[in-house]
Amino acid sequence: MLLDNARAVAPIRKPLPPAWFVDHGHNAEMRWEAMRDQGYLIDTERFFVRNHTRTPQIDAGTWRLRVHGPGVERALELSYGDLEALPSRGLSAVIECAGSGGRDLFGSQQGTPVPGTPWMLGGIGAASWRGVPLGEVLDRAGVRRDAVDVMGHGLDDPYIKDGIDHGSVRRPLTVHKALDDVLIALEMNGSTLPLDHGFPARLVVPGWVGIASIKWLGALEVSDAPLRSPWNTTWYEGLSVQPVKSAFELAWNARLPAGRCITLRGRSWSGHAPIRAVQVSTDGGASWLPARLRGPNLPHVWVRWELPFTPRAGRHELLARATDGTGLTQPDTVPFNRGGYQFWAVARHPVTAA
Ligand SMILES: Nc1nc2c(c(=O)[nH]1)N[C@H]1C(S)=C(S)[C@@H](COP(=O)(O)O)O[C@H]1N2
Ligand SMILES: [Mo]
Repeated sequence: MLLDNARAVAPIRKPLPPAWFVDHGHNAEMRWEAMRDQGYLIDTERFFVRNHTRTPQIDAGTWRLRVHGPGVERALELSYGDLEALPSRGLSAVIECAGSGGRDLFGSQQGTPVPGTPWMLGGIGAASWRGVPLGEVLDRAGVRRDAVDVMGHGLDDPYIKDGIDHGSVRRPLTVHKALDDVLIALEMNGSTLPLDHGFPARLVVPGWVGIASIKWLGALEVSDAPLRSPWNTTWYEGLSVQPVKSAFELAWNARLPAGRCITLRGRSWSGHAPIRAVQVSTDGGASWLPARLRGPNLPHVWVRWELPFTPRAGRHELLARATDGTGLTQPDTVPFNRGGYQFWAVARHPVTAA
């Protein structure tokens, strides 16, 4: 009997130490408590993974990126070497799954549960990326004035759900965004893109929902009319920019030492603009104090913050509420949606001091 190699391998290739990740099978969520001693960006081996199927192993020697469609003057086929030879740039950006936090908090905090992977807030990571601006490639294909959308197609297995084959993971973005700041990344944190994060090439779409950043990129379809895929009609419908959110670098239900002053730490981010201010409540939202922002605060990444806290014995709810540079502030509640996407209300983080 032949062994089906494709099925013998785990959906995610890299090790997922339980101290760093919650392993959901196809998805590995980062533990916020493991971020406490980390720097501004996240090490590649600690970066969350969200796969619709499984991480493919692609041969960069035979791999080609196809650029085609009525939105370009000429179709292109670029090899890995061709891409390496094009002008490159680096950028730091968060990638966050639209479902991060929401799959759990819509239920636990607003009483309206959603099905699907019960992500807490760990469907997020920040890294430095290097690659070819998508605009460079579109220029070479002669992007037309009437071009509308660019759809990245992934080379992972077709996504089959409830017996329906939805084809390869793919999602359009506007030509306007494509020409603005989207990267075809070949490197992550200074090294070749790892298998799980899209080797040999992935899109990085700063500020947008994670699904826009197509991994294992095989084709770019450029249209002269709006494009549709199940990933913008059935799932992640109507989503583009990620809202403003915050998280404490603490376990859910963390145990804190009672009567001793500790430093609460966390991070806040927004797809729209850098964070302007973060307020923290240690009494369930009755009173608020400004947190001290520290270190870099780059657009499309995040900012770290801290606040001293001396907990009394017992249970507490910690809240962090960020405001971004556009004035957008995290609300107390957000309207329900079936996908559990973009839960950006202030999270009520339970801790116990003893
Ligand atoms: N080809 C392909 N691209 C994909 C996905 C996928 O399953 N297949 N998942 C998307 C989703 S939902 C997210 S949140 C991000 C996760 O990126 P990461 O696994 O590098 O953290 O990749 C996106 N790109
Ligand atoms: Mo996602």
